[in-house]
Amino acid sequence: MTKRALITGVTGQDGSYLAEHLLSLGYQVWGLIRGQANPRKSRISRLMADLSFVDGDLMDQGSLVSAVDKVQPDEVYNLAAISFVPLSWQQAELTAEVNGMGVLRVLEAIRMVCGIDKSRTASSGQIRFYQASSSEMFGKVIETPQHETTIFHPRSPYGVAKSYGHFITRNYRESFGMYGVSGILFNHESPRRGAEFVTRKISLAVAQIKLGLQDKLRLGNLDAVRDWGFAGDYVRAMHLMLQQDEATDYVVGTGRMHSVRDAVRIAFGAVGMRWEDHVVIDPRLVRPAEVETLCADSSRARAELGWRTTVDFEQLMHMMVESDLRQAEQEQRYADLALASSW
Ligand code: NDP
Ligand code: GDR
Repeated sequence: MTKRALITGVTGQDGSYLAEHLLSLGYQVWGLIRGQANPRKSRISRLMADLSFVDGDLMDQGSLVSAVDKVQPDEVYNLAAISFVPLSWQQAELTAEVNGMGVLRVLEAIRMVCGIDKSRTASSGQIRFYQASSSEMFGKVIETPQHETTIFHPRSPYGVAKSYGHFITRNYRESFGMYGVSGILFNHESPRRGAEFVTRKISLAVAQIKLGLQDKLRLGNLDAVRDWGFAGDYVRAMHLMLQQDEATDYVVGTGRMHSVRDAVRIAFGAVGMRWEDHVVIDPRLVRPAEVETLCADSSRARAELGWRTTVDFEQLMHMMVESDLRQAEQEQRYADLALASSW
């Protein structure tokens, strides 16, 4: 029988790759969409004909109950969030509401639609739930690499809110026997990454600088170290987590560390330029509390899910630069044509 999946955050980077992946597996895929006219539907424009949509917002419990009731999904992937870490200091309360309480609201919607009674323990519903947890929860790391039982010390309101989402998912699993898993995913990027995140900020700037449309790229902490992978690989792990007999949490990352400096070196190098000639350090971009270094120990995901990466960091940065360069060249051609036609 055709499986039905409901994805919150379908208009985001991961939502678009996950929707594609599930469609390729034969799923009927529903995306939760908020607001009236969502501009970011552009990311999934080529999938519009194959996707179904349902209205809802993580801030609104009733809308989530209606959405889950209407879709009657086999699997719910909760990817919706305020995902840009610096914004979480500016809008800490909203971040707590969406990234923390929002998870509780989705779990409650599932519990209600499945008819799981709170006075009973060890009951189980039919709907499987995936929570997008984050390596930001580790924050100030006490051991490297980080695995499923490494202690959390979040360093941003984003990381604190995600920690609540993580533990409430585990609590509903332990309290009500719900099938809920958290994927503790490390940074993953792609040509569809939001322009505010550092890898995409770099690839977009490299393309503009290569074409002579920009000269400088302003960045914050070049020494920050992350474990960066390709988003297309990570959505396969999300799906695999919901296909296991037992629900449990998984760390997902490459196990390789690179600094922001490595990212600029590779990205500028991809178009034959030196990063030192263009990068300017802007202290205003340094965070109030930084996560200095992250590195995943994904042994459990590799052993139990058979999960593997297909793209390494250098290939990833090249892929993003090439995509942004192609796009910028095309825009420049259109601009030239428009100019020529106005003569
Ligand atoms: P994006 O920022 O690209 O997408 C976020 C999505 O959340 C958008 O679809 C947005 O919808 C939606 N959203 C925001 N607020 C609400 C709300 N109140 N109600 C409903 N939807 C809402 O994030 P990514 O795709 O990169 O990340 C997906 C998830 O994974 C996030 O939860 C993120 O925190 C987490 N994560 C991401 C990692 C990464 O490296 N990418 C690593 C670890 C975790 P709209 O278009 O309407 O704004
Ligand atoms: P992160 O990703 O905060 O790890 O969260 P981001 O790309 O924003 O930052 C990575 C590191 O780069 C440093 N940095 C800069 N970052 C940005 N955005 N802009 C800059 O100019 C800049 N200069 C240096 C940052 O200080 C940081 O150390 C991402 C998000 O996708 C989260 O939602 C997710 O949970 C985590 O990854 C895992």
